[in-house]
Amino acid sequence: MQAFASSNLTVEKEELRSADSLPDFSSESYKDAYSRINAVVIEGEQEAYSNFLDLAKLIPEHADELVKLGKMEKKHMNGFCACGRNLAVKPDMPFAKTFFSKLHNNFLEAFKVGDTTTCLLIQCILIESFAISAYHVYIRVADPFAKRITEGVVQDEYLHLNYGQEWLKANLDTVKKDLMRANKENLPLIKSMLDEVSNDAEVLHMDKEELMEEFMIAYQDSLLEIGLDNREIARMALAAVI
Ligand code: PL3
Ligand code: FE2
Ligand code: FE2
Repeated sequence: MQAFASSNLTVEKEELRSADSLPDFSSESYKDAYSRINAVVIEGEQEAYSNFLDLAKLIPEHADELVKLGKMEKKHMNGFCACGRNLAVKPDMPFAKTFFSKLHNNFLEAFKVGDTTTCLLIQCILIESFAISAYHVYIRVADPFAKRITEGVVQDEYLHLNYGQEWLKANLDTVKKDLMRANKENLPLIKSMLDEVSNDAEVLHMDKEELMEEFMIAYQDSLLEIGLDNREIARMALAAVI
């Protein structure tokens, strides 16, 4: 019985390892999927740069820090452009612009009316958690060049998440209602964005459930850090499924 159980375990482990194995980076199907995923990441970094510059205008007392965080995004963008070039892939930028348009419009609308809470939720909590989860999963299955670049990038993304977290924590009493409302409007967009790229991500050997799991970890951890309780966090997370 013991021997039977342990040989089952070996099979399971082998299956897991082969599911995790590296894709063929030079195949046409890989390059096709990569043209959209790479573009999404480039566009995401570019928009993050401009969002941080806008945030610097909303929170002038932290302008220097926010401009510095924004400049990191430009570097990230250049790094991911190099990843595409390295694989001889042309990023599909029109796809990526459409991919981000709803979320980006919501950011710009909030910026126009000076709604700092919504801007921080969108950029620092939702987008950065999305990036952190995607980059962690990608690092496990990336080509060696992109792996090195992404490992450097993901460290910076925690600083970006952290900035929003700290501001929201310090202002929680006055912004909680707005935070909940903004989350209800924007978390479902993240879920549909993930759905939209999940087939391409699969071609890169990035598992959708793993992506969702990593996202929920980063997102819930940050809400906890901001000072929300378990019930409030559960209520917020549910916005992704209903
Ligand atoms: C802000 O610092 C970064 C904004 C980028 C967000 C991109 C999210 C990407 C999700 C697409 C699926 C994973 C692909 C990862 C490959 C590098
Ligand atoms: Fe970034
Ligand atoms: Fe970032």
